[in-house]
Amino acid sequence: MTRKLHLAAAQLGAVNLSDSREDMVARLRELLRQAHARGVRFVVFPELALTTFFPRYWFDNQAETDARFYERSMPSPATMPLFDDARRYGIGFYLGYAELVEEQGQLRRFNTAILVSPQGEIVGKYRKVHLPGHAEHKPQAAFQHLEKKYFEVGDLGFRTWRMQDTIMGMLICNDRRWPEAFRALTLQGAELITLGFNTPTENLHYPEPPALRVHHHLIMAQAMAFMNATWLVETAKCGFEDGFRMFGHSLIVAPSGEIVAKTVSEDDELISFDADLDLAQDLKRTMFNYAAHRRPEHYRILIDRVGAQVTPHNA
Ligand code: CDT
Repeated sequence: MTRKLHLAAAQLGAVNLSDSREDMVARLRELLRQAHARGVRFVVFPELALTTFFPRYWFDNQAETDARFYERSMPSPATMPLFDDARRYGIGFYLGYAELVEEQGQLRRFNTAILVSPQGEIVGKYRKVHLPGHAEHKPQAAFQHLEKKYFEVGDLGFRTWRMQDTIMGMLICNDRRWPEAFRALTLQGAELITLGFNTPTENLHYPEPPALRVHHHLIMAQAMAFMNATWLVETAKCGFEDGFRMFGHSLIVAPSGEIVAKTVSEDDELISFDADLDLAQDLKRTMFNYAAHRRPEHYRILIDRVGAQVTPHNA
């Protein structure tokens, strides 16, 4: 009997500074309602799904920023209705948000995602490892990308969880550009990798055609799914957030590297696919049989070296 899981990416359009937590939960609940009507059993929401992409702004007052954009508890009174709906529908989900925790008297901030079971329980948590952008104010730039100011590097590593008869792993946005993250998850058996993203249409660092940025997004998703023989769902928050554009192109990719569903708008939009979780078996038995073909004795440099160094071996 084939193992099937009906998957969805629940894309969000723009979230402006004036939008409240309650506004956002209402939009997420509407997408969940649509998912239920289609028979979906697992939904991936975006990165930082409860707020605007606030790292684009420099804020001086961290206490105000904490109160406005971060979650101190999950679920909270504001987010509980989403958990209640998921439980009523029997749908599992991935949700990205800004997390604020107090540990040993220290306030810590992470860009976080959770896996919530169809029973409404938090099964897994991931804190974003690859934080792009900068920590210092760039007043000349058209916008900021201050993830290094607002978040610490995640301290939970790359992990997988069994949920809904599927081995699932979580990543967040910029992680999708790092092959090491995918391999760490599929070495733990991941069959489904879930990821939310917020990607500006404009490159902050140098001029780049927006179409090329989307091209990179698509080829990375297809290559990572195929080279790791895994299902992959990547969900955008997109559109013009207070005038700052981010691209959509949320997608579901099969282990064959084929895009099986993709959004067409930059608004709230649900796409879904009834995934055969055993589709990767042939690839895992042959081409990407890690135990048979990986050569970790030659991969030492991947751990020992962070930045590239020019070390040619010619005499
Ligand atoms: N959210 C996030 O990680 N966005 C980055 C933008 C990179 S440009 C500083 C991304 O990789 O899509």
